[in-house]
Amino acid sequence: MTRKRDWWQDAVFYQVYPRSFFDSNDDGEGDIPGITAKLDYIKSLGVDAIWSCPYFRSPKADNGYDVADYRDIDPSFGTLDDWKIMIKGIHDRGMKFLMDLVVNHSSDEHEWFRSARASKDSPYRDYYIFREGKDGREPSNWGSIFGGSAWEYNEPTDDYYLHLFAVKQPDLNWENPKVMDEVADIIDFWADLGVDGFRLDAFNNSDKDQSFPDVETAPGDKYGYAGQYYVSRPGVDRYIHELYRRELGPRDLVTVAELAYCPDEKIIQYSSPENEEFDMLYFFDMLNFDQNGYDKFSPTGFRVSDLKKTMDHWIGALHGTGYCALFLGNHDQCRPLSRFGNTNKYRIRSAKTLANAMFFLEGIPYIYQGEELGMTNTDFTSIDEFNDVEVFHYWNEHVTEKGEDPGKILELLNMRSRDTSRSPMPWNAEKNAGFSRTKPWLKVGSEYKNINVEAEDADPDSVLNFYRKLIKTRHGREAVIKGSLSWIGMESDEHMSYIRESDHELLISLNNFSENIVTVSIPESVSAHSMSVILSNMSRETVSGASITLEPWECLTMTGKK
Ligand code: TEU
Repeated sequence: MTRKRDWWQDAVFYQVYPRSFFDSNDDGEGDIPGITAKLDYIKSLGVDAIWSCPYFRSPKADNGYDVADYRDIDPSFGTLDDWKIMIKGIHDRGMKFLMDLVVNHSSDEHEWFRSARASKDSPYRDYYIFREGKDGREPSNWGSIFGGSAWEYNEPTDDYYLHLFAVKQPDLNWENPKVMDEVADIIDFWADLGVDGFRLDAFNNSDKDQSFPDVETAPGDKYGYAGQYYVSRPGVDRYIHELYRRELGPRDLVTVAELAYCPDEKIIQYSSPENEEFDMLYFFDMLNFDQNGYDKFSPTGFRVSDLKKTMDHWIGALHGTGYCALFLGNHDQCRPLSRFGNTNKYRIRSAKTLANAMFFLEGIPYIYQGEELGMTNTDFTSIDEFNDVEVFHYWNEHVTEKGEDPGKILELLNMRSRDTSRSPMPWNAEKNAGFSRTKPWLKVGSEYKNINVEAEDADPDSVLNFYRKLIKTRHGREAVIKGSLSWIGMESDEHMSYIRESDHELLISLNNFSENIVTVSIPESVSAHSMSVILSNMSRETVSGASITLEPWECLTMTGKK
C-alpha cells in the first residue's frame, strides 16, 4: 500500500527545545519569536521539517510536558499570534512543522483536573483515574516513571489519582470517550492554524489495566515497574486509529509516535499503513543499549557493536513496512558526543562520524538542536544548578534517602541526566553564548566560546558545515530511502560500516568509532564497482581496493551506479 502522506519519507527533521533555543525578549527563557528569528538558520541546514517540544500554558513541572491549556501558548513563550507568525515563517521557507501532543496526561493545573479533584460530582471526574486507597495506602504499588508512587493522595475527595510521570502530571482516562472528543478537538484547532502533524508523547501508555494489580518490587523497594499493565495495550491501537479516522487521515496530518518500552510484536502493527495508526515510530528504547535495562543512571559502557545490533533489530523489523526515527540524542538524553564519541582530541571528527554513521541508514533522521555543532554535555558543579524533575527525584532517592555519596551521584547526573542537553543553544562567543542578555534559566555549557553557530558557520571544516553537506547528500537517494542493509564486520567494536543497495544504487558508509587505525575489508560486490566518495571527514577524494584503512574517527561514504 502506498502512503498518501509521504513527504516525510525522505525528510530530515530538526528538533527544537524552545526554552533553550533563542530568547527574543531577554527574560532568560527561549520563546516562540526566538524560533522565528532563527528560521533562516534552521533552513540553512537543509532540513525539511521542525518538531518543537511543548510551549503550551504550563506550570513547567516537567518543562512543558505538563499542559494546563492545550489551546494557548504559555506567556513565557509568547502568544498565539507569535505562533501564527512562526508557522507562516516555517511554511514560507518550504518547511513543515510538527508539534508535541501530550495527551497521556495533562497538568494538575488544567481546568479539567482542578474541577475533577475538587468533587466526585465534577463533570470532569472521569477525565482522570481516581481510586480509593487500600488499607490506608495507595490503590496499588505501581511506581512512577520519575520515581516514588504512581498514585497521589487527593484530600478533597479522600482518594488517589494516577500519575505515571510526575505528581503534577495526572493521567488522562482514555476509557472515557469524552477524552477522545476533547483530543480530536485539540487536533482540529491546531490543524486549522496550519500545523502539519504531531509527535504523540508517551502515547503507548494511554491504555491502562484499570484493575491495577500489584507488581513485584525489588528487595527494599516499596514500588515497582508496572509496564506490563500500561505499555502498548490494545487500547492504544483503537485510540490512534479513531483519531486517524476522525482527524489525522482526512486532514492529511503526519504522526510520529514516541514509543517507550515498546515490545517488538507491536511495531509492525503500529507502522503498517493499512492499519491507519502512526506514520513514523520514535523508539525511546533505541538508546538503552549502553545501560542496565531502562535505568539511564546505570551506564554499562558503550560498544559500537551494540549500537549496530540495536539499529539492525529495529530497522530490520520495519524494513518494507514502516520507518523509525534515527537519532542518538534528544531532550531526554545526554549529548551523543559525550556518550558515544570523543570529547577531546577527536571531538570534531567524531561528531561528524556519529552523524555519518546514522544518516545513511533506513529511517528518518532527527537532529536535536546543538547536535549539529558537536555540543557536549553541560558541566554542572552542584545539584542547585539543575532544573529537571527527574534529577531531583533521583537525588532525593539516592542522596537524601539512601545516603549515597553526593559526589558520585553528581558525576552520574553530569553523565546522563536530561539537563546535560537542555542548556541554551550557543549562538556566538558573547555573554550567555548570545542566547539571551539576561542570565539564562539553565546554565550555558562551558565550551560555548569554541562551539557556537557563528564560529562554525565561518569555518568550512566545522561540524555545522559537515551536517549541511550530509543532509544535502542524503536527500533523494533511492538506496537510502528503501535499499537493503548489510553490515560489514557487525561484531567489530571499532567501526560501524554498512552497505545499502537498491535497484540502481550502491552506497557504502564506513565509520571508525575508535582512536585506532582500522582496516575494513570491502566485499567484492562493492569493490568491483566504481565508487565515488560523496562525504568524508578527512577530505579524501578517491578510495579504491579490496580494503580501506581508516584514520582514528574517520568516516567515509561512497556511492556507485549499478
Ligand atoms: O518521554 C517519555 C518517557 O518515557 C520519558 O519520560 C522517560 O521515561 C524519561 O525521560 C526517563 O529519563 C516523554 C517526553 O519526551 C519527556 O520529556 C517527558 O518528561 C515525558 O514524556 C512525560 O511527558
